[in-house]
Amino acid sequence: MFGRKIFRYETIGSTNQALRELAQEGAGHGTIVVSKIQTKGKGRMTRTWESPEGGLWMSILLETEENFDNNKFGLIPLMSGCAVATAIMHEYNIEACVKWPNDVLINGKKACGILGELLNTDGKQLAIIGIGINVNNKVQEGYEFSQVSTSVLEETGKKNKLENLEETILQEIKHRIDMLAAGKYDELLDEWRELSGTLGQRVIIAGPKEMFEGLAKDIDENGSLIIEMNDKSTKTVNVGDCTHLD
Ligand code: BT5
Repeated sequence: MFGRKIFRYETIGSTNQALRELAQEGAGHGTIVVSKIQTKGKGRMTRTWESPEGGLWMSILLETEENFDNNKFGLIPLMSGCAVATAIMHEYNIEACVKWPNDVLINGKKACGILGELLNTDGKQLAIIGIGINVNNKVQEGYEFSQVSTSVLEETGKKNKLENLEETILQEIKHRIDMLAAGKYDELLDEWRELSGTLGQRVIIAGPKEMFEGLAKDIDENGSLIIEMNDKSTKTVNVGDCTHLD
């Protein structure tokens, strides 16, 4: 059952890695790992995620239906971003938006990163949703990414209980996992469009093969970003980094 089994740690390498191991040992849908500190927090593409005490570092196991369309995997980080942005706005009464593909921004700066990973065990298709949120930790000084990142503390000046945010996120995620399972893709995509800080912006895309600039026009049915180039042609990007220029 979703959220019934929560493994809590003081310190761990990576909650995604720990949940992967639990899944390989048979942990089921909705199993959760939370740690106060991560020593080997993972970003995408072998990057590091700084995870000192004060942030919310958690991973959620999701078992997709047998007939799940794998093209829809791209919706998982997107809908998780919507869950986090909604939870942040609800808990702290501040504005938050989603940035393609996997960030949540407060005042234009990255407060949360999401790492979605797929896993196959015993013929079951599983996804791990890793969520890292800077809450009571400070990130605006001392890191190479300080200029473009922030935390709830740095935006509100207040320390907050992690438990309340955790609970709200779990409710928001559960709601969207149910929508995904029910095939309500259009609703999930529309919510992302509404909460998006990316659409309508001029952006630089750094993909695995090329880098280019354009206007972020929309997302397609699988959550890929559609970029309008200067000559009005479009490119669709499913993996890569996106920098807002406006
Ligand atoms: C992400 O990757 O944004 C995904 C981060 C996912 C972290 C969670 S924490 C719980 C779970 N367990 C894990 O091991 N991971 C997940 P990406 O888009 O590749 O961004 C990574 C980049 O963000 C790094 O290269 C840094 O530049 C920057 N960064 C690292 N730590 C940060 C932090 N705490 N806050 C803001 N930016 C950070």
